[in-house]
Amino acid sequence: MKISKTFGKTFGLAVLLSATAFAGAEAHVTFLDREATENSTILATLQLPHGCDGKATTEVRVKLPEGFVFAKPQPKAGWELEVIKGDYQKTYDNHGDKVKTGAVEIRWKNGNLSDDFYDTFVIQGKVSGVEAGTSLAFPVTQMCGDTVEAWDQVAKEGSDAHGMKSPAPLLKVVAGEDHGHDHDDMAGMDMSGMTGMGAAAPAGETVKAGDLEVSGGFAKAMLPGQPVGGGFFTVTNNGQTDDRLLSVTSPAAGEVQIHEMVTKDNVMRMRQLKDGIAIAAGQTVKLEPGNLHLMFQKVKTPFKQGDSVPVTLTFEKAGKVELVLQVLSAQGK
Ligand SMILES: [Cu+2]
Repeated sequence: MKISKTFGKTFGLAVLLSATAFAGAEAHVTFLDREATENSTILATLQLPHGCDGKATTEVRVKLPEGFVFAKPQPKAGWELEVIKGDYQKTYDNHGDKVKTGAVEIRWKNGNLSDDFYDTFVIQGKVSGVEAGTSLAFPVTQMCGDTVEAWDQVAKEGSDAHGMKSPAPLLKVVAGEDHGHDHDDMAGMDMSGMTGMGAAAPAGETVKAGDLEVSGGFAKAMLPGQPVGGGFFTVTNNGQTDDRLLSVTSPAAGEVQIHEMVTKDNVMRMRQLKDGIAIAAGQTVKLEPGNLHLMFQKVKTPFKQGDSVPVTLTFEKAGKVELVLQVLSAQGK
């Protein structure tokens, strides 16, 4: 099933549950993936299992909760799309821009989804400023010509949602896993400050190896429960030949990966660079938050501010370089 790849690992479980426990009688409007990682950009995929008492669905309206921001609907063939904009209650940071308004409701209109069929409606958006453990409710109005079904019931804190006749679809916000903290940073970070990051950090030691000069090394303190750590430094190639950072090891971590962040369609993603990083002749390459970085996996003792993390960098030409990264705050300051 190719969809499962797109929607991640909770999908399998969600499908199992809906196929076994909720089949038939409890065919509510729900999200395909009912969990979302805090401070991540997601595809919220609503499933519409049926029409209104046998009638075809002609319009679907979805109200977006505070904390689900920068939303964009996916257009669907056969449906008109209306995006209603409004003010957010809070101000959100979108890659350095302060954003106060955005989509607050999405309407797919003038469609015709037979009661015999099932369909999904997708909204891309970012879960922002919502604490893990919170559920976001997206009240849905399903219209079948003149018949209106409101999926807008929200359980009060602590009460049971199962008995409700037409519950609003919920998205449960969960803590980040793999790159929890770094994703926070890259998503919420003020990009304008990023290039200055290396310079603002207390200058670590400068280590020379052949034509290379490595400086400004630091790591970020890890937050409780955060399984991975980020490391940064600057390499200058003063020579005439290109070099390459091939790999990194550290006694503080089971594995150190070289990562980069890439932005595509406004979504930032982390990617492992298996071939390392080219350090061209005459160039300076900066590993910094929101950009190239080291990712410490299987960290033995979580990095605390004031600690130091020794690393061994292996370059293609310059060979091995020993460097000590100072652990700064979790914000890298
Ligand atoms: Cu990473």
